[in-house]
Amino acid sequence: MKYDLPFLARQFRTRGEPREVASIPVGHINDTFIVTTDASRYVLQRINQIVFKNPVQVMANIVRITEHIRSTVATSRQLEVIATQDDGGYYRDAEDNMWRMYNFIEDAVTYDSLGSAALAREAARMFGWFQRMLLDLPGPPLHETIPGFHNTPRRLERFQEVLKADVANRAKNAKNEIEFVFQNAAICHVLFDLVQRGEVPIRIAHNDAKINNVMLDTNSGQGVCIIDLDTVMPGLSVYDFGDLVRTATCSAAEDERNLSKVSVDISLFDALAQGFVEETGQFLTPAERHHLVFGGKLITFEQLIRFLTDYLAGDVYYKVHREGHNLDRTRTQLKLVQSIIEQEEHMNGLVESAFREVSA
Ligand code: GN1
Ligand code: MG
Repeated sequence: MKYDLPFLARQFRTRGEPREVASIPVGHINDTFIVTTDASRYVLQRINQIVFKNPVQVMANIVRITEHIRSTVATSRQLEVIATQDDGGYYRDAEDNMWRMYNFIEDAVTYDSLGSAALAREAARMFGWFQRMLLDLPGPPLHETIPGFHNTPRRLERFQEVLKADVANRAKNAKNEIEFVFQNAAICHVLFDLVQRGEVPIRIAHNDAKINNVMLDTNSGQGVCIIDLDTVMPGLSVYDFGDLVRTATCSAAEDERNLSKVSVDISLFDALAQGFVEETGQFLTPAERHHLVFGGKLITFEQLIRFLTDYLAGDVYYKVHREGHNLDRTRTQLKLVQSIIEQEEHMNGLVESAFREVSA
């Protein structure tokens, strides 16, 4: 084993002695392990410091967020940062790796895709709830853990630089995808310009509101908590809704090769809109409301650009598990953007009905 996991587990104040540490293959960024003690279970993670250049700020944000939520909702089924033996929020090992520990949320599951409208609605409600919980987070603004994370004009520029360099000589394999980015480049500037003009408010957003970042109760399907808090920072409400549209309106996987399976299911979208608006309808401004569907198109397009950029750069950011993995991911995102464009009007109508329902 690369890391002395039993030693690392002992650096945190667990209930009971750590007995077992097992790796689990989740997420594209951090390394995740489950720690079992005599009394309980925990999640141990190594923070990816290529992606998160300032992990101390990441943990400072997460401690504030989790403490605030836990002080508002009286339940043990919210994430809690487990303190280190000397009362810190993280442990830095001899090789400068950064480790953190959370409680393990029992009897709850995450899904990589959702087939049921009821679950989609509940998952979207939870991300709306999360935003509502953080409206009154006391103190200074959260740290920007990845600067310019959803700065899509910048993402587009970076794509162009990487394409020009073409270090892995892969541009020839992605001609259609590259052309699609250029044809649709205008998408990148819309929200960015609105924010610059102060027409869309910056709030606290999750910024990685993938469907598998919400935990639902295994038995009842009811929302339990939101996880993967590394990118919770100033952002737009519509980014989170957008990531839900990207990840929860299609039951195919993000890297599905059979593209005929990839499209936006309008009934899942309807459920998402209802769930999200149920929690956010009271505070979203008209400009935000009018850009919810656009957020879906933007975040999916941004993700297409990010996967394609990483493919062209030679797979340096996302973990890949097969050849062409980032290109496969690019293609599903492209298909989803097309599907959103085709159904945009209908989707906007469904958002409007969801708002009418909450104000009725
Ligand atoms: C990464 O680690 P994971 O899978 O939650 C990425 C997201 C992307 C997502 C694509 C910090 O999230 O921004 O949307 O992959 N996280 C970071 O599936 O870059
Ligand atoms: Mg993540």
